[in-house]
Amino acid sequence: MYLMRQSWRWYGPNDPVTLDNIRQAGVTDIVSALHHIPNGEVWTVEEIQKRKDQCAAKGLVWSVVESVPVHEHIKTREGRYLDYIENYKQTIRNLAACDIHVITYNFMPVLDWTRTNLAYEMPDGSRALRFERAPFMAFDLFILKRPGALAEYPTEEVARAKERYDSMSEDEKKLITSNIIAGLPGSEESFTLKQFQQALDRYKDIDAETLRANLIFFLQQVCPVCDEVGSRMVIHPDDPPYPILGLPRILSTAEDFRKLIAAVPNPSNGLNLCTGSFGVRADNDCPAMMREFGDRVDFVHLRSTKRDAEGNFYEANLLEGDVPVYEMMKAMLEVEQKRGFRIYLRPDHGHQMCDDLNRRSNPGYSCYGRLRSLAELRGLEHAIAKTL
Ligand code: DNO
Repeated sequence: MYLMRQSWRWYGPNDPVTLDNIRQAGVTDIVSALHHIPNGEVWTVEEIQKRKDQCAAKGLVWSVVESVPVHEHIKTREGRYLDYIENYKQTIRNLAACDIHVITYNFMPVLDWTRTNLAYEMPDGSRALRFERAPFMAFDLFILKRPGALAEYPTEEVARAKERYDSMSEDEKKLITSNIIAGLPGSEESFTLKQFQQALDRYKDIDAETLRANLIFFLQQVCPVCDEVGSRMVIHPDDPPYPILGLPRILSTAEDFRKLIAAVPNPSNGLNLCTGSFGVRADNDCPAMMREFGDRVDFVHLRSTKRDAEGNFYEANLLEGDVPVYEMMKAMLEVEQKRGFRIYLRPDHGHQMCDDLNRRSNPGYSCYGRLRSLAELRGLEHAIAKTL
């Protein structure tokens, strides 16, 4: 029987959730990245091996990278993009030399994932991550004052955002600004407001089709290297899965991934099926995507978001959100048996709960919250596996 490979994201030696903690979570595999290496530079075998050895010393295997960041020049296809692609290829080779073959990346312009509230209080007292449109728009329209933003939003929403902005204290304005531009963990980039606007401006002539062409170009360069060394690039979907800040988005739906594999059919062109990101859209059917793209899904982030009619969402308890987690796990298990492959799966974005509330941790990456999700995933898998 092929069961999930239980994994856990570790941000490296500075992560407040330690390898000793992770070991007690009972996972076998580590998902990590060399966050100290600037975007675009080669990850050397020596640096990769060092991280591998740290994990191995605790009986854990670093087997999935999340992420090798794609430099902005590659996304906009300007400046030193060809050099950065060559560096990326070398990093793929070096990772393979250290026996790491699953590489997560995303192609979201400027920002990686985005939330407005990192400590949204749930009725049970735990804290969740949340994305709310009104404060996000308040940031865009009245703090950043992005040129052209006003025309992009419906009038009644603008009024709601203005009301929200007027009710914010100075501290709240600072907090929402830093939540959006100071870089959530793993994003590797952080900006001042001025730098942020400049970064957005670089996309003024790049629409979705141009961005897609740039992604296809990038994959056409790196996938042959992956095929050669037996690795797979797994793209993480847009989070949230729709355009924000006037930026194009190209990996928000099943159709987006279909277009990508039609253009770059190499087996190494894979998907990181993040149910929390895709699940924000009611038109994304995650279990159906698992079945359709299963051959290319080596890595799954299983979490569940809860959306409302206005487009706000928060990270729900795993079994209580909009994502059909049972069907998803079932689809995953079926794909695994068919492929004869154990998919890497990690719990994602846990709540801050119990002792997490007294400790610092990376937003979404608390210890107890993720343990709770992992325990639920394990139970679910165990039960479903008995019926197969
Ligand atoms: C957020 C993460 C993302 C993800 C990247 C992959 O918690 O899921 O930051 O790592 O988008 O490149």
